[in-house]
Amino acid sequence: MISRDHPRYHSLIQREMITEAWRRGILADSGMIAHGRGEAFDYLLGERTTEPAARAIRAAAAALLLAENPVISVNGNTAALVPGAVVELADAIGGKIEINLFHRTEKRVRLIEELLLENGAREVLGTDELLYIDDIKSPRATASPDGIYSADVVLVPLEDGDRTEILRESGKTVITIDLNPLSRTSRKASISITDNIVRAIPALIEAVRELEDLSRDELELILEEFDNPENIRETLKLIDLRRYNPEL
Ligand code: PTJ
Repeated sequence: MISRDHPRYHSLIQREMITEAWRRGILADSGMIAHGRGEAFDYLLGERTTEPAARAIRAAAAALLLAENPVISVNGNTAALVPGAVVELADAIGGKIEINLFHRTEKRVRLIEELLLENGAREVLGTDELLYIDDIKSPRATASPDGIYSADVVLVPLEDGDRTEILRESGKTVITIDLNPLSRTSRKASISITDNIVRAIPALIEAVRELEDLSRDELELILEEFDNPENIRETLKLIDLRRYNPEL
């Protein structure tokens, strides 16, 4: 039992969720390593949603509300940390949920599907019939016909650079959540949210609720005003400034 007073309470709870998901077979072995990398960046960012991240979240909410067929891609780490929030976000945007695994096994797909259904998902895509996006025959380039394959906006948390590139090249708006502002995914995505997924998805739900009554023109304006490379530069600047003032 971890005491709430422990200075690293949130971080320790996340570690527990990650190790528990690994024990249950939901998380890939390398999911633990990926989480550790994320933790290091979270530490540098001050373990809170920074101002640039909040702006990216607002732009992402606008893109999701404007989408015709928005899809949320779920991997092992996402399922381990925020299964309920993913379902809530899908409901808020009228979007679909699709399982997409880098280390894909049928067993993991079934376990993640069960977890999402337990958390209230009505439908989970990516479990059987899959098509290849473009001609790249990697497991990561697969997508379900009604989901990512035909989506116009895709939210891909903790993604790898290749797939982000494939999705962008096929004309989709790609939103990513990745604590590493220098990753290829962050640099290739249309909107990169440099924040921990445990904070970013609840913040996205809140932003969607805040913006849902705006007109299409107003939402488009939010998107036009957002500049992804500039947002990443601001995040990197913030990490640097925290050397002198960790309170920033
Ligand atoms: O479940 P699978 O089989 O699809 O595999 C998932 C992992 C994450 C293992 C796989 O996609 C992978 O190896 O990813 P990478 O290339 O390690 O990238 C993961 C990125 O997510 C890194 O840049 C981490 O900094 C970042 N990250 C880790 N934990 C979090 C995070 N970003 C946001 N929130 C986190 N909690």
